[in-house]
Amino acid sequence: MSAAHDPAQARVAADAALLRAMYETMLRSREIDRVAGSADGHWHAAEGEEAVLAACYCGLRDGDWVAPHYRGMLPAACARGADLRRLLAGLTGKATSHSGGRYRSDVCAPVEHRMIGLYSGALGPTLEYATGAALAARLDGSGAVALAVFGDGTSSRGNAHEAINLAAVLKLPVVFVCQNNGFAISTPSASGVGARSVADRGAAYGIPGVAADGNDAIALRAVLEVAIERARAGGGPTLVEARTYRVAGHLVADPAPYRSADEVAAWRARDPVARLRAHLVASGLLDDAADAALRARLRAEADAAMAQASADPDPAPEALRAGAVFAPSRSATTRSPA
Ligand SMILES: Cc1ncc(C[n+]2csc(CCOP(=O)(O)OP(=O)(O)O)c2C)c(N)n1
Repeated sequence: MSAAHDPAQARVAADAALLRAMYETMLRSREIDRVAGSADGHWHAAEGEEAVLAACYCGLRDGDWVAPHYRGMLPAACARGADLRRLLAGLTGKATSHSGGRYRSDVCAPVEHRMIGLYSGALGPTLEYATGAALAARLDGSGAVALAVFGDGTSSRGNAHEAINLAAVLKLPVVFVCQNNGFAISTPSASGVGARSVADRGAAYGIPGVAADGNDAIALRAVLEVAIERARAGGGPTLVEARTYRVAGHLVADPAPYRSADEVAAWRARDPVARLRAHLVASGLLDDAADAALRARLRAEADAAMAQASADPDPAPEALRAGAVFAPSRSATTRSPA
């Protein structure tokens, strides 16, 4: 539906502050991919998927919870107010990172920014964490919503189904967003998702399942706003499938020989950053000089954050002692001395 016919889309298209925040998040994600990708061959770039990050992580309330997909975790954290230098220090394994250098920052989200990570590295639990956060919000009466973002491969995990089903049964305030980039490593989405589409599964859970253009930040944000409002008002969860494309390899070290150059080129031509930029320019919210200044600022910010994160101190050996890794158990804290 065009913006002219869809009130939610028209609202998003006219929200200058939201549009600017989304554009900045998209450009910052590209800078993060540049600096992190050149430092770490294991980096999972979000190139081409930036509209999903912008639409999911901008415009939320401070009290809301997000359980992001690992691909896009750092831009998500920045959108929630985290400091890029500390996040990159998690990639370089430094003491200044949120985990004190103990774990990778693209799976270990800073909980102080109301983010929940993929801490064990196992795909799937984040949906359960989001359902749990939504249940807590219901019990606390906080009015918060939770947003779970996950890949198409992850959407077929058993715990993903369980989390969505429980949220549907309890009508919890959670939005499930599948960041469908067409692949799970080298397996095409069509070979891994048994249903006609991820969105089609919504009917089986008894909740709305909505497919959206994942390269159109405005259209996708409009779909999410409807889903978020529905969740906040007590209407229960929505399953949104954001259809996009993984322009990069699965990780930097993956040359992705399992797909054609023509396919990648066709999706590059649908660049989500260029698309939002065109809207901003047409709306009088951006011109070439302001765009160049913004890009230069974000490039300098990423370079400085990476340089600082590389120069930061390594963790001391004590950082790996049990007491520094695990919270004390309840019985250990309450047991009286023998
Ligand atoms: C439970 C579990 N199984 C397998 C893996 C290994 N693995 C890491 S990334 C990945 C692909 C995930 O695909 P998708 O969810 O579509 O996300 P994408 O990488 O495409 O963004 C797999 C299978 C894992 N981390 N956890």
